[in-house]
Amino acid sequence: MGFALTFKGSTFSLQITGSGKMKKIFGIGFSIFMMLSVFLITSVVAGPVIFDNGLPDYLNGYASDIHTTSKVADDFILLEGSNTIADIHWWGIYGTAATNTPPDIDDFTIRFYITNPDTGEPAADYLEEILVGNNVNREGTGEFISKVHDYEVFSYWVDIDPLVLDADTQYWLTIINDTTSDSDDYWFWATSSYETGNGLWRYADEPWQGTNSEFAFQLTAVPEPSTLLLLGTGLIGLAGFRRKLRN
Ligand SMILES: [Ca+2]
Ligand SMILES: [Ca+2]
Ligand SMILES: [Ca+2]
Repeated sequence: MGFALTFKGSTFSLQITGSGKMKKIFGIGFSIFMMLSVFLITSVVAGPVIFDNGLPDYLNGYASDIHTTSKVADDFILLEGSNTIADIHWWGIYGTAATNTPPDIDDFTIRFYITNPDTGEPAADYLEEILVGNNVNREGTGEFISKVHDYEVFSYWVDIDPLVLDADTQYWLTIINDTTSDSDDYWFWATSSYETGNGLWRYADEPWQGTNSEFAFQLTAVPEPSTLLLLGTGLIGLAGFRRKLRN
């Protein structure tokens, strides 16, 4: 088995010499490489994570639902140059002690708050509100929190109009679902894999309470077009190469 790089017209081509079996093995390897390349592009399209508050720990969640009149807030700080949010990812479960029958429809509201310097808690009024409703990507993770029932943990993500925030500044994120129409379940924001944290929970307009937990969410940036173009060009080249391999 060998490789020969030739230059013909305006294009380079790579020719493989050797037995059919070797070519087949190389072809399979190449297909895997192509699949990985496509995956890489998908990752770039989603945008790089600019704040990572951890993945779910599959242990707990706090109700953040109009139906329970309660909400969860967690904080984040963005770095200079990575302070534009284009995409929000989070995790949660549905249930009560009696049931676990997730509704088909979600009605999420996402809000951003600055910090009240006097209390260190979210300011009274939000800075930005995003009425996501049911326009959210939702996917079962196949992983469960086992307390009373096996509550499946769902993953959610939504693209937003790019939101530019000040770098090196603390903000608070609230994610609230409204499952009022589903009488037997509430929505809970899943706790993250960080052991302790400063996530807050409040009932109605009562004072915020510390939870000693962090909540599972990630903020991602706008994809970088130059990186995309580079990868895209590479793929076109590879596609051409693959055609040559078949001939
Ligand atoms: Ca936090
Ligand atoms: Ca239900
Ligand atoms: Ca409900």
